[in-house]
Amino acid sequence: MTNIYKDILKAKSENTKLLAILLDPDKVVLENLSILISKINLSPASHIFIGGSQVENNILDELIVKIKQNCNLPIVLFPGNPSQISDKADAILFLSLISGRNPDFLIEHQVKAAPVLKQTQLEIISTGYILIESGNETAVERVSNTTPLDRNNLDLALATAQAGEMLGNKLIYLEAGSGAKQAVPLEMIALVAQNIEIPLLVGGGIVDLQGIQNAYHAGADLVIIGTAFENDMNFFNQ
Ligand code: 1GP
Repeated sequence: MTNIYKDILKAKSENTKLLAILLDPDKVVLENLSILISKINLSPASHIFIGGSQVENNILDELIVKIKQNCNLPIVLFPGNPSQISDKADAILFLSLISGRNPDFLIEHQVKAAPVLKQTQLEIISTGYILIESGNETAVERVSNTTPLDRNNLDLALATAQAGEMLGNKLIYLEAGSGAKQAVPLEMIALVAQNIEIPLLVGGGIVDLQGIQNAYHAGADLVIIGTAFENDMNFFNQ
């Protein structure tokens, strides 16, 4: 039994910042996996997240098993829908897209996933997932068919995060969307971080090390990097 959430809470209490590298199974080339894993092992990553808005191939189990052979980082599923569940991972972000008003992503997918998850040993980490407008339509916006929150409406972002916390979520994830033109505004990260107790995850559109530092400085406990590492495996050597 893993205790990934406990470790995230411990890191937060010690002000140790965490970093997840997000791998999209559709974009990982299995033949290149050993190089990818060696780069991850050399990076400051504390977690590997696996998932995507629309994963079409079915290499999930194989991918996770191969990563685990050569990498000790915890593997956390970050699923776009209930088909992206693998009992080979350590944990799953059990997401509810609370910025949107699409019942499928608020509760329907979760109802479908629950009996499947009950058959696994995965650690379930309920996560209030909040999509923030980022200058272009991202895959999560398109696939979820929801409207992101206005990036200038800090009060609404805060109220949404607080509602997510009051509903019992263990994490809040402020998401600009993969490949976003603009990352989540730093003022929004700061306001949310200062006014919730649970750990805050931030991702989407962060393209350099300074962007990671800025998010940490604003109050993010864990930053997710997907596209930038996907495009350049030497990203962390900057
Ligand atoms: C997407 O937050 C993650 O869900 C990462 O986004 O691909 O833009 O780094 P990027």
